[in-house]
Amino acid sequence: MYSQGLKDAEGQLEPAELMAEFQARIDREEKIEPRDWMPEAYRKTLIRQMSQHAHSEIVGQLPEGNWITRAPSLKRKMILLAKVQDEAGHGLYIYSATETLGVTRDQLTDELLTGKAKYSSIFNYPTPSWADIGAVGWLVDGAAIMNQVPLCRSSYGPYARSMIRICKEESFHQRQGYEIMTVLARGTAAQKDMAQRALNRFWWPALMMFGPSDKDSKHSEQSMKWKIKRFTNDELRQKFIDATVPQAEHLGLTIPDPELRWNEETGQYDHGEINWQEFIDVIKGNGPCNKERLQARINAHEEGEWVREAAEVYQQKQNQEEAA
Ligand code: BYC
Repeated sequence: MYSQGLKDAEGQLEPAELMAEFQARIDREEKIEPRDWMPEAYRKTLIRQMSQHAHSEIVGQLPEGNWITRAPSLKRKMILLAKVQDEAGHGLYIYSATETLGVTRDQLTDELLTGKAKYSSIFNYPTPSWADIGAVGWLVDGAAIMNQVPLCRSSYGPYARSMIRICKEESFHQRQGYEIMTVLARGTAAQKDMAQRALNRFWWPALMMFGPSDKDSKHSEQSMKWKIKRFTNDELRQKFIDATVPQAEHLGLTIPDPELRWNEETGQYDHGEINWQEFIDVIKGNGPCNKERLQARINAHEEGEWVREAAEVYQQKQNQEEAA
């Protein structure tokens, strides 16, 4: 009877019939909804992945926020402001979707601010020039789309639905980044050089966004079975490389990988080895901007205390009025 080997919150094995029916629903491509029975490990995996995703959207505002006051024109500033606001919205949708799994927003925020929860490694890199804003839009949002379009078909309904709008917005973000790169790459020699240097900075970190290689990815196998993930980390990374190399060629920029070459047999690009030690260092908190990013979120949380208090008082007043 209890043969599936997955444990619930109390450490009890989950009943085999329920597990089998759950897997059958997944295999029939039914969406799992918040009130449906689900294995505790499925719930935990979703909370982990979705909260990491939401935190990434929120922390992801920081590298680009750095350029809002220094955008080179009013038009660029308006576009960048809109993009950064979109990222805040994405964070909020995904936090709300995560709350349907029985955790509170306060718990999730606490995990981010105490360093217990991860967020995407990519946001621990600096954006020293305007071209980095182009590179972030083109590569970081480009990688995000590659990862997130399959998540629109994720088995958990609220996550899948939140991804639909997010992907539409990410698509605009990717285009605005590519357009910045296009203008710079077709500009003066100094502008083209600035674009190339930003590409050099962001290429390898963008590849790391897809997570460890499949052989080291501890969650992929189960997440694929549960159709939370539809492709493995390496599959998505390869799709991203294959889509992005021609875009770099179109810009006349060089991908900083001397081993990158088209492989006729596989119909894909072969690429050089990723520096996994760098990836591990960054996710352990030792990337170039980890401390600064976390401190910025802690400050924002503390400075926002009065807003949360005011919202609560307002809610209480409304409740009193309604009751009266
Ligand atoms: N950075 O077993 P694995 C955006 C962790 S925001 C940090 O393969 P999984 C945007 C992983 O959590 C983009 N940590 O895990 C916003 C796990 O550690 P734990 C964010 C990483 O979950 C603003 C361990 O490594 N997108 O688009 O099966 C501006 C082993 O990994 C990373 C998402 O979050 C990383 N790069 O696969 C612009 C998408 N990679 O939790 C853009 C949703 C891995 O056991 N998430 N780790 O301690 C996913 O698709 C999956 O969670 C991942 C990893 C592919 C990222």
